[in-house]
Amino acid sequence: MARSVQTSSNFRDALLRHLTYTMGKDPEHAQPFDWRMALSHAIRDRIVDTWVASTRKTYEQDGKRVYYLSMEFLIGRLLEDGIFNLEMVDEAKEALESFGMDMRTILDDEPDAALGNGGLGRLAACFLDSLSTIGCPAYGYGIRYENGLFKQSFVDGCQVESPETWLQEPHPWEFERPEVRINIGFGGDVHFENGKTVWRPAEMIQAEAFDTPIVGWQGRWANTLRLWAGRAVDPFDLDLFNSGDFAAASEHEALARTISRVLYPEDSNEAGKELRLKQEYFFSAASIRDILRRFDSHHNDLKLLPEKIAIQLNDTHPAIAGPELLRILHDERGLSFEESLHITHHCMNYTNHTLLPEALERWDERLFGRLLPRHLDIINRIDDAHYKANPHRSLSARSDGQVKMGELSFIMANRVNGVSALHTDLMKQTVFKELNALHPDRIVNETNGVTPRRWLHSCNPALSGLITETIGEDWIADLEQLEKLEPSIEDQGWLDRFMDVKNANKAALCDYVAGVHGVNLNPEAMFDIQIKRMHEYKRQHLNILETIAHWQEIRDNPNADWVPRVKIFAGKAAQGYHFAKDIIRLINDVAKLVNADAATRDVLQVIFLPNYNVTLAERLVPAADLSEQISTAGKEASGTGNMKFALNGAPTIGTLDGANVEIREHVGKENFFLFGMLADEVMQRRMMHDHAQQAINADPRLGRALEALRDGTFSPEDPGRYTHIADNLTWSDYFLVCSDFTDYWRAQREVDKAYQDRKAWAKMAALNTARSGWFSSDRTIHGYMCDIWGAKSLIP
Ligand code: F58
Repeated sequence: MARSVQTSSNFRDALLRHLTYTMGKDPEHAQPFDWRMALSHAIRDRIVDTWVASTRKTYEQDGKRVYYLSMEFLIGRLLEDGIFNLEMVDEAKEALESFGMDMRTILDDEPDAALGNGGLGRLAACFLDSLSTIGCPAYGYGIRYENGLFKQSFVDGCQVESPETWLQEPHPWEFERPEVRINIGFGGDVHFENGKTVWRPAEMIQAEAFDTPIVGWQGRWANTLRLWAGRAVDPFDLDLFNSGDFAAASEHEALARTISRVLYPEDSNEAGKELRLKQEYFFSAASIRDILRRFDSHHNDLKLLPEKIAIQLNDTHPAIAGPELLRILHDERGLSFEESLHITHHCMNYTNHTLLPEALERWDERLFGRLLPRHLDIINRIDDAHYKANPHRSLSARSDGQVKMGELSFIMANRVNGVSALHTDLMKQTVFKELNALHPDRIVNETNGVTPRRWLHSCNPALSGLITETIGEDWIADLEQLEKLEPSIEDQGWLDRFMDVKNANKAALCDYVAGVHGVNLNPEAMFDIQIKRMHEYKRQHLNILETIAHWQEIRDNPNADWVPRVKIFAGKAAQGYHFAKDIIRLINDVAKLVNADAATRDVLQVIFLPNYNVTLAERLVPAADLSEQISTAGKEASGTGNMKFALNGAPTIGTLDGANVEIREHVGKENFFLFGMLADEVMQRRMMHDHAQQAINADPRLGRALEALRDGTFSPEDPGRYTHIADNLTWSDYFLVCSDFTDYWRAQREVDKAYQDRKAWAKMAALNTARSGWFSSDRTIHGYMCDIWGAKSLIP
């Protein structure tokens, strides 16, 4: 596809034109916000050229379209991403500088689009980037949350949540589509009329589309992210208004809008549960209508659907899309139930992201039946049909008064995939054991990946520059070319440059932390980083316990040759997850004491950076020396942070869990610090009733660290504050922190030793980069296209 040729001067003109006519500002008086909007519009114009051409081509070629349905798209900032993908860094910079503006200041003015919790949402965003880079015609469908994931701050070390308001300022990347409004029904009842089943919903909410173009590398292709916003069917009641009840007059609109109001990470109360189920149906149903409308505009035989579309369910959150498609085909389009089921089955695929039983969605069938009465009937019929075809099965998508979305998704889907080799195996052995036995070809593995455009090229420009200088720039869209770096790793001069880049990134992080948080980190120390959602299975508490034990050891012997470390944490805890919030507070309390300790502060610092998001990750990943991936084996489905760190030259300390297994295979076992029990050992160990006490008795360091939690060392003003954490670890310890502690300690000391030999460390770090090419989301998407969707690239 032809790219528009830009010279600096006509890009400068475009920028000025937008500043003047879009923003209505004179350069003299424009604020960074105005410049950011002007620059975003100027970049967006270039993206739109590609977008229109891509859409046209998709219609012309009538290729298979992929629909990625996801409750979350954690896309972060878009301006820098657009500039890098269009290779307009220099033009944009020059144009801004010609007006006396600094590009960094302008880029940093953009808020993060925090439309996700963690890895699942970020994966969806990496996939959009890869789909556009590859030129696979695709649409992301999700919800346009007015408030994304909450903002996190700390008061006395405790997490405090406040609303995230990314849409308070105009969002320059989206196009509102008031002409695309779809009515979505809830509740009501089901009738049988003239031989047909008719659902009469009691409530209607309109879904309005907002489109964001997603451009791929070098602007060769752009797909659409379509997010739905809730609107009232009758937004305003004039009679009520005229009668003086102004609040009631707008009540419909306010209620309808709550459906796309917040992304919430938990659903611990009834009202929250109902709203979440409504959100799931709202966006799934709007997306299915939209998909069918697009199909109908060029085809008239519904049998062709599986040939023309593939729908991917990102976890079970959009699982109701299956029964919805079936309902429309059968109730509204008049196909037989069997044929509707057959078509639906061949369009749907499901990705599982967790084996944790509490995370597999189940709905109380009374709630489900009240909101979606017709869908409950249809789920029963799907279950019956499955039972008829597989009479020996002992399971059902509906049992014990619950609708089980995992089972439903499995039964509906043509392909079910796990997100790492280990996770896929465990899926077959555990949650989907019986279903896998009935359908042995259904489960496939697609190990996750990350986009190299954002997670190396743009977040780490100095390393990207060194790589391009060494092997050319083709690696950006073909990451496995990084292996061509290996010969250079033998060259000490090159390795020194590699480490210069790392050190410069660390210095930049130090400046940022000093500027924003007023803490001076030691740039000479090893930067040891754990950043991810807070969860017991991810074991941030294992990390902080080891830190405490290490601090105690340094105090015992302050003059020994300690390897200086900075322990960096970041991550949000779900609002109602009190134990995870207590771990945050503990880390903050440990930081307070340790950072003030004159005996240790030259060799140990601890910091918990607030409000973890994509932008913060983009600062931290390039500056890491060591990547902490220490989940209890068998619990982390894949991890994707692990890939970002390895790619940016940070070796992993980790368990054999999720994609760590494959990372270790790729980078080489000598370049990975392994510790901990294996997944099957974990299952065995848990059978021992006193596993934690045994571990504590065997390791005095662990006992002493736990004692420090109990005796109020870190909370002298409130000595009992952390007793429950120590008790939990001693008497229950479901995630086996104690049982893995001693081996984790050993691995950490191996890390210290390795870091002391800076030349050997540099080599290990560089080999991590050179051998991480396989973890590109381009590779993952090629896998989905080939094994699951049967979709093709339309870029010649
Ligand atoms: C993550 N899941 C997995 N869930 O934990 C991680 O191993 C994997 O790499 C990633 O998916 C991508 O496959 C995840 O992020 C959530 O955020 C849940 C969403 C629904 C509410 C509870 C958290």
